[in-house]
Amino acid sequence: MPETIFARILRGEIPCHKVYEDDQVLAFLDVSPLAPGHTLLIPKEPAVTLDALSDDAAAALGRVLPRLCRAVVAVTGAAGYNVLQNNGSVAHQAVMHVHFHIIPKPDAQSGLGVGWPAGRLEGADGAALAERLAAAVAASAQ
Ligand code: DGP
Repeated sequence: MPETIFARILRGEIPCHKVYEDDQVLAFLDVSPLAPGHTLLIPKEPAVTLDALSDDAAAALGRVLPRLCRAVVAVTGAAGYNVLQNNGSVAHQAVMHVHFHIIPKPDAQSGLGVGWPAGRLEGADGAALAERLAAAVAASAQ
């Protein structure tokens, strides 16, 4: 795994505005916020993308994420929020250490803008695809 800015933050070599920490995760304010209160949640376990994370580290993130969302909404008073998690540079991941963005959405104009070029799922294709995915999920759980 490449050295990242988040590994340096975890080691305390670079300062951050810490929001939460336990033995498995750290949350801190994003240095380039899309809206005030934009918070990042990272595992202490080193992994580049979500699929590479252990079940333990994933569970630790999942436990904390809703709590952080509640705090962000309570403090910012935002009407809504987006949780974003980018994997791979093609998917806009800039820092190669797993992280979740919690981005307040104060109004339609600010916060995260989302392009959503939706297609249409056709019946037979959907059934075949779901079957293949279900088999892959079952295999990855073993
Ligand atoms: P992503 O595109 O999902 O990899 O987003 C990475 C985010 O990390 C981006 O919103 C800016 C933030 N970031 C990058 N470097 C630092 C840093 O040194 N400190 C903090 N607090 N955030 C950083």
